[in-house]
Amino acid sequence: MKVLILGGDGYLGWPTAMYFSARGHQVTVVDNYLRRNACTELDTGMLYPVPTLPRRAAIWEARTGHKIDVIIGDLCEPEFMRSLFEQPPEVVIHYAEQPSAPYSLMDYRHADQTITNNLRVTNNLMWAVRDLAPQTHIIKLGTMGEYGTPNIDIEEGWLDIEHKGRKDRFLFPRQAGSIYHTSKIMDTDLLWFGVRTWNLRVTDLMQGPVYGIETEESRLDERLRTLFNYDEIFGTILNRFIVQAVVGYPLTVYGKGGQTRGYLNIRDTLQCVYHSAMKPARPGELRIFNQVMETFSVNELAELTQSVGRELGYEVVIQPIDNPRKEAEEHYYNPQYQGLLDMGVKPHYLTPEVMREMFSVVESCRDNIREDVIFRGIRW
Ligand code: USQ
Repeated sequence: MKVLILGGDGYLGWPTAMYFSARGHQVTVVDNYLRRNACTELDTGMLYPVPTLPRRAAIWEARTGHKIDVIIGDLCEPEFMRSLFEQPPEVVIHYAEQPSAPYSLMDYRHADQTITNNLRVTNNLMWAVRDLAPQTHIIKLGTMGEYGTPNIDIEEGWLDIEHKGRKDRFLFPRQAGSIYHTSKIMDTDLLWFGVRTWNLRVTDLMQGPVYGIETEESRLDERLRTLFNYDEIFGTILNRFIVQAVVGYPLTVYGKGGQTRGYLNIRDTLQCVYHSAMKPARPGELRIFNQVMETFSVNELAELTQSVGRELGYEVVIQPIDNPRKEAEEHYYNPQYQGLLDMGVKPHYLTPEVMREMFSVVESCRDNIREDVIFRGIRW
């Protein structure tokens, strides 16, 4: 298949590119280095240096003989987006978004950047596919955070409602907890409009926070590892906790720690996207999957990190701090997530062994870890 990956330099984009390439698909990645540049601008630090995209593609080709094409450019430009569809791909995977909730709430400029980037890219993509490649299947990475933490079970995308004796099916209610998550709701609305109006074929993967470093492909060469953040802005919780445990920084549990989310291993992100690509949505279908493999509260993740860390000889202290975010700290949470399992995804659960592997990579880069970027206190 011809596969176009938008946002191919990111935490998930690059591993996805290698995953499809390793399986014989013709992959093109596109990126404008928004994430890398933001990391430089905000001085977030990274666990290890990551070569540029062309360099990584060259290393990949030297190691495997598979070619990944790289295009650097800004997808907010409609003409640039359209140029990618002159020879339409079978599938386009859309990761090209500013992905951080704290970044989106730093101040009005970062909120503006988040909204502008995320919505323009999604809108440009929708129009390019509508005009030039109506058969192309769009896989968009959504987020479980679009649903928030409602006091009812979270269905996979849709909710049947009976009102005054009549019934209809609607998108499950959305109520996000950040500007970033709100931009994802707006993406969904844009593409849902495109599906209803022009019969586009779209899969929306409502993903929870991802953890992990290595994938099968990155093991070939350290320089192929995905970019890994542990700072407060771009690091996700479990990745952060493991880094904190290794340097003896007390685990930053925000508030009461009862915040519960659905999590998944980065290897499962790749499987989920792959299975979705192999079995595309139909024309006129917005297919939604909840992309999580198991749920944990913040306290449970902290305790797991502490127990595996102690076993490995680290002194791991858990120290709840005032929650810098506005979110429920004790709440009901019961998302449904059967769809991707039914498609054949085989979960990698968060076992002590998986955590030990992460500890070992982090330990090998210990000298690069900067404690000053772990918590600076971005509040909303
Ligand atoms: N948290 C802590 N301590 C920390 C960091 C986070 O207690 O040091 C808490 C947060 O308050 C939150 C939970 O852990 O309740 C998850 O936070 P996170 O930073 O790991 O994830 P989040 O901000 O929700 O965003 C991440 C990704 C985003 C993706 C989202 C999926 O950055 O791109 O969309 O996970 S979801 O959370 O399901 O919306």
